[in-house]
Amino acid sequence: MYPVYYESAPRRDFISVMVSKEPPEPPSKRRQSCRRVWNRLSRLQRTIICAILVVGAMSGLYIANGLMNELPDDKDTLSQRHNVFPNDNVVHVMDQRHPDKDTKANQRLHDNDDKDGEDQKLHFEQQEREKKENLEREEKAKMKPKIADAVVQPEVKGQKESIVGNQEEDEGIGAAGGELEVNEEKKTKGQSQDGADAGVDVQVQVPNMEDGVGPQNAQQKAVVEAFKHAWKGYKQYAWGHDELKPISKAASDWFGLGLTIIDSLDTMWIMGLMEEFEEARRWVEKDLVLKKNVDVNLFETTIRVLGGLLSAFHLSNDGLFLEKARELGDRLMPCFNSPSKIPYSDVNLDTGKAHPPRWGPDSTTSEVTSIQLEFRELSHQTGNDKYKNAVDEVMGHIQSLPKENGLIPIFVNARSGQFRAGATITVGARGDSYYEYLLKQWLQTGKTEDKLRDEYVTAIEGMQKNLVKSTAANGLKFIGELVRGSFSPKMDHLVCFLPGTLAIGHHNGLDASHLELAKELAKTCYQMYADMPTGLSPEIAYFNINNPGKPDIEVKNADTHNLLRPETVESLFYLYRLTGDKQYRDWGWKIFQAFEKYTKVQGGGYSSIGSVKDTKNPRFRDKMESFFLGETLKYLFLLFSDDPTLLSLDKYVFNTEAHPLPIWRP
Ligand code: DMJ
Repeated sequence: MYPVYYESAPRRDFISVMVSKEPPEPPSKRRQSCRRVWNRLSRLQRTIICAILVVGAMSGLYIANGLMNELPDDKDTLSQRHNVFPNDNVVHVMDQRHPDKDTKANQRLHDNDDKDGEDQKLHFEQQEREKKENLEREEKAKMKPKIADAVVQPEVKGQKESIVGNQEEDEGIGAAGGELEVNEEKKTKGQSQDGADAGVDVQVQVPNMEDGVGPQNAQQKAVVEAFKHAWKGYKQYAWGHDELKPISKAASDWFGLGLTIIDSLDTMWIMGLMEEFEEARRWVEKDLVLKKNVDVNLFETTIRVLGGLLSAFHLSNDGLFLEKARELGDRLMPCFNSPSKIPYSDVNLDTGKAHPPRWGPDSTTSEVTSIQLEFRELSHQTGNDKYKNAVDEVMGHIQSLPKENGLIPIFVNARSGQFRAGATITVGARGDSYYEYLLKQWLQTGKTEDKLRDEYVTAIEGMQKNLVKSTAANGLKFIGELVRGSFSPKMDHLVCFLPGTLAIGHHNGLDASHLELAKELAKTCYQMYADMPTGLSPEIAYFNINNPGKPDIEVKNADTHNLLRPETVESLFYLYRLTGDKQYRDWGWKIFQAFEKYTKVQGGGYSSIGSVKDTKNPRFRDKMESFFLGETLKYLFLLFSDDPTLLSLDKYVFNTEAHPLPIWRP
């Protein structure tokens, strides 16, 4: 132990004792003088100084604590520099989105309620952040929904509603989202590949998210599996080409426009096949070249490609599809530069040179009168009337021509504008969709163009009077043809669209006799399947109207093929949807099973067949038509749907290639 130094003080309030192992250093002169000064102070003075020191020390501690909390900790700093804690980064971002939730700076802001300079700055920053977030939210609400947003869990019925609800809430779409009259609209810039008409404003509608729902029951699942099987073959062997040759496992091209992809877009959307949809969308974006030195048929390109793009646009709200549709519309427009304004049947997509078909002088009547829905919708969406004006002029001209009981001959000349004298009158090939589009144009514009409805009604009466007959044995009603003025009991499978159209007409207020005829004809169309050994319909049937001892239906050897056509299942869908009679669904299921049994090709794809009469050898024709995916499977999927709001018939009108287009509000 070493000696202890006593701290002397005039007034000894306390004694400080220092014990040290080291020899003590003598107190410095400076310390001694401080002590002297302190000793000279009064008790009151000392108390005040002590109080000031204590308050100062406490304030210092408080400020230091605040500063420490403002500084990022090591982990934050690391993560910001090296991104090694991505999850924590997410938390950090979330904190910023809710600034008053967590951070000490914000606690201070609210605790002190002190609007000094720094706090005002923080408050201002917070307001700015909130404003930015609100803006972002609003922007997001206006933006197209991501494809993934439309993927809903299909199995659980009722879940759809809640998901739709979330979607609407998240994206700021009102509760009535999907009702056309309340749909928000936004503008996007148009740009064609060659710059033609570039920069027009096009209107994009918020889609009805009810329409991408996936399968809800076993039958729909089976149809989706069939679609996947068809898609698999197409993808593997014919990707980007028009159609699959499923037997030779190769591709075939007609126009070189990827017909199967575009015809399938809305089917995939409705079936909830969003991965496939996205893949197809990428192809449209990167590989669909419309400036192409190829002659295309105006009608086929319009109903399949233009219709497919417009419908995909409407369902997905993806402006890419509208852009492509607009460019295609422009490239098809030269067809209308004819002396009569009845369009030429073909046009070169690159040069714009339009001409009559290679095989004859005339355009087909159903072709020139079945492009209206698509061109009118293109005008509606782009705000450019030129497309609508062109097709309305065609209709106006056809309306001005003399007809027999509203029925039309199947050829019309683009130069003279006249029907070909003596041409066949039929509701089948080359006549069919003229009648379909009379009704559907009336529906498209919200039942405002009554002249179209009247012509449709006149035509149906004309059919009842001139074309509808019954078989001798079982009284099957069918629609025959007038060939050079004489009745022929021949009916194409193509005619089987008519029951569906009649049913929609009745649903929209037309006479009850239309629905009656629809039911009779649907029965006959189904019989065209059921009577055949394969359970599949031939392309053409002849009906026996004279001899009660003979079968109702006869099929000539040249007509035994089946091209996977949709018309019968199309009508079954409409009739089931509009009457609720399960029989239509049962018939559809039988037809589907026959397609599965006789047209499915191992490894992928379905093929048209050569003979519906031969169960041993139906003879694959090695062709999978794009309309099998675009129409047949879509109508089957819709037929097996229990949900009448799925592509509601009060909101949509289907073009003749089964592409749903919105009904406009007058
Ligand atoms: C499709 O291209 C359309 O349905 C058209 O109206 C008729 N032909 C085929 C289907 O059979």
